[in-house]
Amino acid sequence: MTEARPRPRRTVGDSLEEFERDLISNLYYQRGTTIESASGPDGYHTLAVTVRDRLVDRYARTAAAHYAANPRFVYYLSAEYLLGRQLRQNLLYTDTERWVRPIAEDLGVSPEALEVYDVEPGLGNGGLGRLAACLMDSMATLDIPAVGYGIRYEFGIFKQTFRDGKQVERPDDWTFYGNPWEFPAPDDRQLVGFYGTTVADPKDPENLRRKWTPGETVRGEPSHMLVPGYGTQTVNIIRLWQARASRESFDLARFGVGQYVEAVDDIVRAENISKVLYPDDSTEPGRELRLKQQYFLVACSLRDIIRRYRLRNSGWEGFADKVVIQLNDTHPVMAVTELMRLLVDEHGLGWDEAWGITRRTFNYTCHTLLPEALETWPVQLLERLLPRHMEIVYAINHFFLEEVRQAYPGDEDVVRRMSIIQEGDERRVRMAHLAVVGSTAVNGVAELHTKLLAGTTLHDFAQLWPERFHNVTNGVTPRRFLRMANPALSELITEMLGDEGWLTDLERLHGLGPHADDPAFRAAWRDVKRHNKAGLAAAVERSTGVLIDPDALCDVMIKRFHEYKRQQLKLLHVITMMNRIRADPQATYVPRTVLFGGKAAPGYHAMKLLIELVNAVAGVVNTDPVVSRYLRVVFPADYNVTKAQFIIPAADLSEQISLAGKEASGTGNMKLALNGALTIGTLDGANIEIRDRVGADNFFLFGMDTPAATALRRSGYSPRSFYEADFELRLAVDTIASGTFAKGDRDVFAPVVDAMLGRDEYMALADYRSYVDCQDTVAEAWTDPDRWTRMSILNTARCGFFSSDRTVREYCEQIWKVDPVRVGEA
Ligand code: BZD
Repeated sequence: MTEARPRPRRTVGDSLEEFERDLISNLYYQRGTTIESASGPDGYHTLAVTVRDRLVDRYARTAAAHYAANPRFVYYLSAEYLLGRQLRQNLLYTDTERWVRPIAEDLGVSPEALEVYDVEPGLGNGGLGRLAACLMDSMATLDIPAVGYGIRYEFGIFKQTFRDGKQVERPDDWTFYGNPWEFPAPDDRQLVGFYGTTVADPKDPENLRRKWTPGETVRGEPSHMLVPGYGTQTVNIIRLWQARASRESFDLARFGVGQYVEAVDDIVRAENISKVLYPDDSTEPGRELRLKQQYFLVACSLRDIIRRYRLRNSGWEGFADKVVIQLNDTHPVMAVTELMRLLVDEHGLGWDEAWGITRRTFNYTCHTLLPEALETWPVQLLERLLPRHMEIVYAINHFFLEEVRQAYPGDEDVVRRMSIIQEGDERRVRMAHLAVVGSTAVNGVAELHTKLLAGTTLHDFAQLWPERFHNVTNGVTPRRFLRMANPALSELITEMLGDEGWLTDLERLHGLGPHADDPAFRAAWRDVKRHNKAGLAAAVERSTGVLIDPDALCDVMIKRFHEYKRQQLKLLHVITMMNRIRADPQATYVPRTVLFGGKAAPGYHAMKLLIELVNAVAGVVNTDPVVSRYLRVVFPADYNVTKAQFIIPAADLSEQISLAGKEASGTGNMKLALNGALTIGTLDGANIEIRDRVGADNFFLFGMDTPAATALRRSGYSPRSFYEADFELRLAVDTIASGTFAKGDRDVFAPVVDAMLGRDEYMALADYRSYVDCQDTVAEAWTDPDRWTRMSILNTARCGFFSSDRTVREYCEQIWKVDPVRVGEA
């Protein structure tokens, strides 16, 4: 916020004594209870608000510094944020962590016992949402003036449970016990229109300015979460919008005649807009409510951005100098048309001037390559829901296609391909095209991804406007994914490097490299990994009942379930290991624990069945007295950020086995490598950049690259020929088909077998042999602990590049052109 306020006065102290005093006072005055009678939740909420108060003080100083500097701001628009738990992060960032244990012990509680009440806000699906959180963390850490905008879903990503091995979804009522980390800001509410009609403006002969009278109005109420920077005073915010009925929605007439339920119809309809996160990752069914959500986010946020701009500025000429908006995928792309509408219809600017401002303001990040994941919306739906915006899309498209025709005279084919409107039985708006046309910069999220975007998916646009295309390889925050997730390794790193400076300068990890050959350091490194694995083993045993050996190779595949990510390939390997042990029980094998984690979209039946199969395979493997000596399969339910923080530090092997050319980047791959896991992976997404940095000797590469995969597809891929040519593959597939994992019932998993032998869309069978052979070299490497540990150390040492601080710096330099604003100490 940049509101002018008197300089804030500090109300919290920064000594242990003051912290303890505030805790007791907050328990008494905020929770209305005493130490003697406080419950667990009382303790948690008290600690949370006591820590939060320290951030509020910094936030107030940040707002004052921003107001004074009137800088250029980054506004990050994202339909998703996966922030993870807040308590431990904020203890770390306020440097109060060190006081909590002694105080808690004094009071007879453990901090860990309180942390169970710290609910993770699951406001996202996967990588895209978590990336938004990492970038916000890095922006604050780098003192970049920034605000994130999102939706305050009442129900976040569903909770996954297993019943008879099947995924069962339960609602995620994350605010049930209250959320101590957010501040409501009802004064900044906004009104958003839907439906209705448009009429011409008699003063505009060109008919580019029109007036929209919405048929329904909904209120957007903001609250914000604080986003502190590490090692700095900056605290930015993420502003989350919740839909509320506008005041007139209560139907008194109906209420008066006894229609109590009908009287609140409009209220329910309005509030449904932010009711639930769409649990889809990449497969998007077109649904009206989802489009309503998207426009709701965009309309509220743009009004808020303009409100903030006007606190220190006037006129529109300077708008794009003070405001840069980053669109996180196409979900918020209606912002392009909304800003045009605001400028042209409501503020009276000419079309060309408005378009110049709009195009200078927006930038777009693309997170996919799957054509089916590129959002499109039916024209008919848009005409009904957002009639004025549809007119604006037509006008933008009209001027854009004029430009295309000028560039390619007579080539109507290119016009058809590039048009924002996709023609056909049902005409649809291509959101990615609108995004590219309306933006200054477009970026992919890893080098290969950007290359493929410019070469295939958005090829025509890259030809026309090469200067718009950029690559910004993703990154992850080392604070959450190394320091918080892996305190033991962090301590060892700090000891080796002399100080904690690496936390904000991750390339300093290179300093570990020379110690990779030091036996004492290796032993210490191994001890840390073993300690983390023992911790994970205990947690897994508690949650799944399965015992795992902390000395076994910990082989981890954690990500959303999707065919292109190829959990089915990992499973074929597991079954092959099982079959080998059964065929020759006397031989010796490298003991392995294979850990799966991830959710499938509730409507994604193929992947839900695969989840069931993973659980069934786990059941057979873990109860076979011979096989389970060497192999265990575990699948803790409900993988989320909190669980990632437990699992990643314990991993020895990171599975990054997507079909080359399909995974845009991946960020789990970076988190795992940073924590010393070795990657087994294809040349896909950021795997390539990881391998380039850690060195080919320290990375297990297998499978086809993108050109090979494309060539095989073109030549007519036949999964059956791979099945027939490879004995072990055939046996693995047949083991599934035989009913081994369904108590002899051959039907249950028949669709999995049919999918593999029928289409095998992502060519798992073609990569099977190369994968299994590569896994054999992994097992071989594991038998030499010194070699393995050396490789592990080098992975951590050489992954400093994958800090999201570097990512944000690149966005700042290439795209945002923003400068930091330092916030003074109190
Ligand atoms: O974005 C992911 C990509 O699959 C990863 O390769 C990449 O690393 C991350 C971050 O750039 N994409 C998603 O996570 N996508 C979604 O979650 C999503 C959500 C709703 C609708 C469509 C996609």
